[in-house]
Amino acid sequence: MRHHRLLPNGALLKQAQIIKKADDWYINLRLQDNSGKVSVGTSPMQTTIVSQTLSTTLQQRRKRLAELIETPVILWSGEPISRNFPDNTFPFRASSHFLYFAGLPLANAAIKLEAGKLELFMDDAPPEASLWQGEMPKRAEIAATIGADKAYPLSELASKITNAATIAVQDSKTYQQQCQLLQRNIPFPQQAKESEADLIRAIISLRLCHDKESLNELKKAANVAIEAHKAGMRATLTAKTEAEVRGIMEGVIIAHNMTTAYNSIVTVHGEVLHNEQYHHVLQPGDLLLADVGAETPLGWASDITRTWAVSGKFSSSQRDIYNLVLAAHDACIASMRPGVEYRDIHLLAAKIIAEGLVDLGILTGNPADLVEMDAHALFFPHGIGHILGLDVHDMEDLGDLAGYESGRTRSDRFGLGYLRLNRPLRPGMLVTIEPGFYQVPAILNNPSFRDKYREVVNWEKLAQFADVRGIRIEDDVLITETGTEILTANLPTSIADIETLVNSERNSSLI
Ligand SMILES: [Mn+2]
Repeated sequence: MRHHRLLPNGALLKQAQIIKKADDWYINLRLQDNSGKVSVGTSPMQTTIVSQTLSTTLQQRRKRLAELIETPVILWSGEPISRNFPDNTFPFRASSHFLYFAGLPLANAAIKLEAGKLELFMDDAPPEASLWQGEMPKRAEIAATIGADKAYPLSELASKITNAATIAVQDSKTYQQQCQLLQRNIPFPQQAKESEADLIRAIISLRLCHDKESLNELKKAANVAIEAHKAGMRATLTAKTEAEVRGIMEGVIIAHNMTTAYNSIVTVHGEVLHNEQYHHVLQPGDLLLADVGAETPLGWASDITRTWAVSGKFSSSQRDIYNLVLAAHDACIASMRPGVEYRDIHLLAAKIIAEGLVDLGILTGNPADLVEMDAHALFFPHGIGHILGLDVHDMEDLGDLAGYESGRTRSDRFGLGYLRLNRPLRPGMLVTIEPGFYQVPAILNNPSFRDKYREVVNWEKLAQFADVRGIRIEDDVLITETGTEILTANLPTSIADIETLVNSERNSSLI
């Protein structure tokens, strides 16, 4: 039976029910041992999923929303999507706009926000569901946890929905419900008008700068991702494939009751920017690039990339390029503080990479001119990073509305077109800084690029760096009142520290 789990001691977990007594959460367990004897017990939940301040924080968030918009707002959570039969669903992820105000990853739920008040709409699970899922928390219990002012069954939503603004959810079934209940087509965010455009602007302004509660969650996500990367480094000397390292890294995330915040990249072909294949055998001369982040049970994300040598020791060509990418990474973070334009941080990375490539003899010319002609983008074709929050690439369901300051649009320049964030930095913003160097065949073999940059690339020199296919170093950087706090600072970036981590298992087995 897939609905009963076997515990490590051989006992069968018959039922697990999450309950709340005063401010503490417990799990009620019904266990059956090998002889068939059933025992019942209560244990504190090992991971505190819901903080004691959640309902206060949610109240503050909706009060701030009410200061920005008067129209009532309805936000839907979305619903699980089935695979081959109704109960076999893809992992459910609630809409992030819903999560921001409702706090909990509820499925098939909606909230109405008006004048600082929250009304919850969801149905209690039918009695027969307890056979498969155990007792589920009731609507009233959930309403109390999130500090809802009122709670109704979903059927009440239709009568309370007039003139409400909303944001389209990602799953098409719920989107159809939204349109049906509101009796109009919900526009795509970029085409939203009037109250819906106001709602989008209001939500962006709130979600762009994190409060204490979200920072707590984001730090938990960062810390677990740090542990995952350390475990991946330690496992590499004995792992045979990318998949083995990925398994170790994601295992750490799963063991912390978290999920991955996006599809992990764990590859010896870092030049494939969003590589999602894991079958390659690790070869001693390879660099392994791992872009792996965690998501907390309440939906907050982290996003880290490190690159290390499979053998535990970087070659001299790998060191040269790695240290160049690291210099760009460090200089960018050192320049960040409120008021600084993120685009300028991107251009700073471009300039440092261009300068470094001139020093290494790969590019020729004046670095500023090389950046002006986008020659750096031959090797650093993406943007320096993005905003991070409830999603990696936070709020990109709104297109560029969150990433780009009002009135700004994407550049059509090769070296700027993939910039996902173009705003002045503000306290409370969390952004990634992720410079890289890649030898992407689709770029370097492109006849028009080869022609355009014929004079500035020394192809023979570049051939000496053939063992550097892709390097990226990515950290999560919070903008504070005076500068920055790197949430992922406990994961080293220097070659010496990374080599020590990769070799740590070998060294410990020698003792
Ligand atoms: Mn990223």
